[in-house]
Amino acid sequence: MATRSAHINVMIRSADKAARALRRDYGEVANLQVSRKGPADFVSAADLKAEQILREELSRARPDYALLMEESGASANRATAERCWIVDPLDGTTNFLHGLPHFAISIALEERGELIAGVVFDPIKNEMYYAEKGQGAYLNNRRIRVSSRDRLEDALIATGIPFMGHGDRPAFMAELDAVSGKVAGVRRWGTASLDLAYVAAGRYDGYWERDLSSWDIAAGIVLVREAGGQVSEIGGKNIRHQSASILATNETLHTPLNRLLPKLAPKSV
Ligand code: LIP
Repeated sequence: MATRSAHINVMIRSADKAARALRRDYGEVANLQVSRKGPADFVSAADLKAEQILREELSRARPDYALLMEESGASANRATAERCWIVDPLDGTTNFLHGLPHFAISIALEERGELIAGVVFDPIKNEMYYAEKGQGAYLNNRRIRVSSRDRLEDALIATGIPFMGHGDRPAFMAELDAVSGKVAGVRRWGTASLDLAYVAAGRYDGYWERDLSSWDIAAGIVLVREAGGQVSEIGGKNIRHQSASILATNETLHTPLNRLLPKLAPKSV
């Protein structure tokens, strides 16, 4: 079993506490008071409650760290603090609201612009993924590694599909067309942080998606790197959690997958 650092312990404790609230709310999802955030993009009372718990827990443990959270945005000290928690209290909100048991809490720690730790917790399957720079990646205290499949035809690849008001559908269809005929399967489960955790655990061999936010991918980037995988933007540029696209794979499939994905002209704004 891994020796967990103080940072990882804080992150796991906070995720555990927020998960208790999410599990309770998931059990009565039909009664949740929800408000619309945008087309097909709901924010639930459970989401806000989980974010509040995470804010309290993380701030109590490390009062001088900044916070960047999906629902409330950046704290006032974001520009000046050396470290920042990057948090999605409920990744996979649409799954949650539809009663699909596939969602997660995602917490990353950024230090002077570098991602140094990540925790992704699936409270329904009770799967706690965590990783810290230089210390490897773990699932429920057992070391995880990316898969060793090195042929596209054997590979199971995850992605995200643009939905109403989000993303570029024609571009996505071109990508899906390029990839799906060359691999063993493509999956879309709707929780980016878990897609990345599954690459880290060797369940998926690769994952690509566009138009995500920092809180969706920050923790998962650390997991994949520490599990021995490769992460970049689509096209190969170095990834940052602010990047608009992500391609994460095991050690060998990064270049072949990157070559398959069509080179898209940058979108005009
Ligand atoms: C969602 C992701 C999902 C992605 C959506 C969205 P949310 O996060 O995890 O996989 O395709 O664009 O960002 O909104 O549930 O936290």
